[in-house]
Amino acid sequence: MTVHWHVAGAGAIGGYFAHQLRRYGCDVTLLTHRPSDGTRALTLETGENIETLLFPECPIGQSGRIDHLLITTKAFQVTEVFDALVSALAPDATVLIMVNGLSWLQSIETTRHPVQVCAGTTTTGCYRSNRDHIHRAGLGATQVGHLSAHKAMMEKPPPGIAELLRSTPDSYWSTDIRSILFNKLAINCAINPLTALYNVNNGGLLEGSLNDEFHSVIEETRTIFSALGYTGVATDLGQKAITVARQTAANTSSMCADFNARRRSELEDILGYLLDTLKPEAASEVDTPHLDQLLFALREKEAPYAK
Ligand code: KPL
Repeated sequence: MTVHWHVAGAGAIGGYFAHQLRRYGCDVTLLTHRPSDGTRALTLETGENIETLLFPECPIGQSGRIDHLLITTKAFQVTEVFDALVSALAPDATVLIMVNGLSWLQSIETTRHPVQVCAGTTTTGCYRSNRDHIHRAGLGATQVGHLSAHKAMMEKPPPGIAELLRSTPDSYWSTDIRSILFNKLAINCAINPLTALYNVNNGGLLEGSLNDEFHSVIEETRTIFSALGYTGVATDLGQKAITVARQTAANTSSMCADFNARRRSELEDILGYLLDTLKPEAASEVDTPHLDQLLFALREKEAPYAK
């Protein structure tokens, strides 16, 4: 039987996966909060190819039964989307959440639901030149794993995920997705807020006096992860954050782009989550003056358009 994925949040990344899945042979329906005439044409442009596909689109809440749900919204929309769709999910449905930031983790884990929840992250870089035109700027790796703590579930992909992994180049199943998500969170904490405050591309963090701030932010982020027991994340962060800043030097980080567009950013899902949710869980007291100041300054800057 054809695997049918529903995609909530068909922005750059959601649209990219929708394309991959359709080209692989899956059915794909886009879910939307906007008025829709029932279809949406999405163009995907890569270095080698440009293709437009027509997708069925339906309002969230009128989808009928969902067997496989990909959530690629902003992090602060995940819980709301999940709650709006949970009654439409088949009892053995698979949900895959691929967003920046982890503010949604606890609420999804504590909501009672029978479905299999996976999470993933990708380093493939996508952006949109208009609402329906996606550009794949760089091809990276995609990792997906089960959020369950049960070993048997962590070991093999639930229904639909194997097709998604096969549909997308450089995609892997991970038996320890949490470490990968925390690694990604740490990198986002080190790069995104500073770029948003100073309105610089990622490479700007490697230059002049900003580089000193970048190192202080990395150091404090490392200390929190170390106190939380994520030793691997803490040990690798310095090298990884610098490598990502170098490899994506010309990119505007997602948070910097949100600040520039004066729309709500994922500040609270990334740095707010680190300082307000994770840091208090640390086994020992951690002093983070640079991060505290950064969060304070960005909250002030975002206040006029955060809601
Ligand atoms: O994930 C990113 C983002 O912009 O959100 C990084 C890794 C910082 C790349 O720009």
